[in-house]
Amino acid sequence: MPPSAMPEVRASIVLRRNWTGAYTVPATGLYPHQWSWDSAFISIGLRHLSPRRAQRELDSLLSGQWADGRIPQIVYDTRRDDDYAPSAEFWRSADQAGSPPVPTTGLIQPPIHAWAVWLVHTQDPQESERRRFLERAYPRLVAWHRYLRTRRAADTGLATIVHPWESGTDNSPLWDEALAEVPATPQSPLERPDLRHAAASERPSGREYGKYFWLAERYRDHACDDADVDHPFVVEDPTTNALWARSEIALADIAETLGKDGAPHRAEAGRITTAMDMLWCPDFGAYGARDRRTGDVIEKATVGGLLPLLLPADVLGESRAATLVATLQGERFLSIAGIRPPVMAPSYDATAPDLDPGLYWRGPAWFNMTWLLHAGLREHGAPDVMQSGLDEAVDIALAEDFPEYVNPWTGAGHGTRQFSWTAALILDLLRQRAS
Ligand code: 9WN
Repeated sequence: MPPSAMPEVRASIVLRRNWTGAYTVPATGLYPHQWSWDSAFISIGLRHLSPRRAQRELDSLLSGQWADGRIPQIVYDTRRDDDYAPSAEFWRSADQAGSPPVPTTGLIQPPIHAWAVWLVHTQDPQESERRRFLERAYPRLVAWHRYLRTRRAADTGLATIVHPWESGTDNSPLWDEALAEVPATPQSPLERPDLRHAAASERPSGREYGKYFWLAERYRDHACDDADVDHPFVVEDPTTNALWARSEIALADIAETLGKDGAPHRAEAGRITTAMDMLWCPDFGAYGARDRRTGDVIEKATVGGLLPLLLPADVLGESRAATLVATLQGERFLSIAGIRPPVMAPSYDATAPDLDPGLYWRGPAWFNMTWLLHAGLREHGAPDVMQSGLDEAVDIALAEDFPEYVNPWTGAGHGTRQFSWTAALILDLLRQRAS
């Protein structure tokens, strides 16, 4: 298909190609299973093509929910078990108490699901009502948030991640210190089928992968039990907590639509947002992360640290929101002194000496983060801050065949192509522009 073909048609072809009949794989080669937050982003675009297919996407993910409420990072397609590592065979989820009938990982990903369910519902409320979509999803989403609160949030009230994969921003510099003492010597062989589909220079290193496997093994071999006090990686992540708070607001909207009380969910959103104050870094005006084991705040500016912008002013506070908008517009993200400003916000502080604009979550721009920032700016009445960049982002996505991520300065595509959430969220941005 020539690049000039209708953008929406091209995005929908990617989504059709990656659709399995029940859900959409992030990419047919590199990521051949169902991923948790990918499916949520994908459903946000799919709702414009078929609200029913978007519902199916989310229903399918929720069928992988564990008895304790966790929604797993990956629901496996065992026919493709040799094509991604760690595999279903590695996790052996059937051996764990409370696991679902389908094979999954024991880890999680950021909780954007309730918000996605709400956006899919609002696209066609009648179709949603006819199929009792909210009735089915609500108790599962409540159980998911209860898992975060009771198993992950404990005393500080902020949800922790127990593995970098859980953040969705796998090799972000935020995790470097907390990973320093984690051994890079897993027992299982370190397989890298990912390198068949993406250049090694664009993926986490062998040493990082060694640590990822070691941590995953440790979590698996401790029964995926979050009460393991000696687990060596326990971190409060800004992306996870901002999306949890935003999803509590969506859960309130869902509850009220079902004739239930939304107030407890709104109160929970406020509580999480207040707890996030512990992560605030006044030196650069954004949220960092916190190592729960040492209590140290990890003071690095990343795109995830701007995501509390998704919370309304009456929850976040107007001055905090204004500071985040200024940080986004400033030298660390959108107006780097002396060089052409980036088209999309880099995933990591552009003034940091170790920024790498082509390496995964250590600098490149991602379309899901761009979409989230845009939603945050709209929430605070500042949609123009990124408008010209957004137009260019759409052009880049089309020119580069829906890349996984891009160099924010040159627009060069990286990672895999025909990446589902890039196609889905470009589709959503095009519809927003048209409305
Ligand atoms: C591990 C699927 C996933 C995304 C993550 C992204 C990448 C996996 C990997 O791909 O992570 O989950 O193998 O690198 O970092 O955000 O959900 O698209």
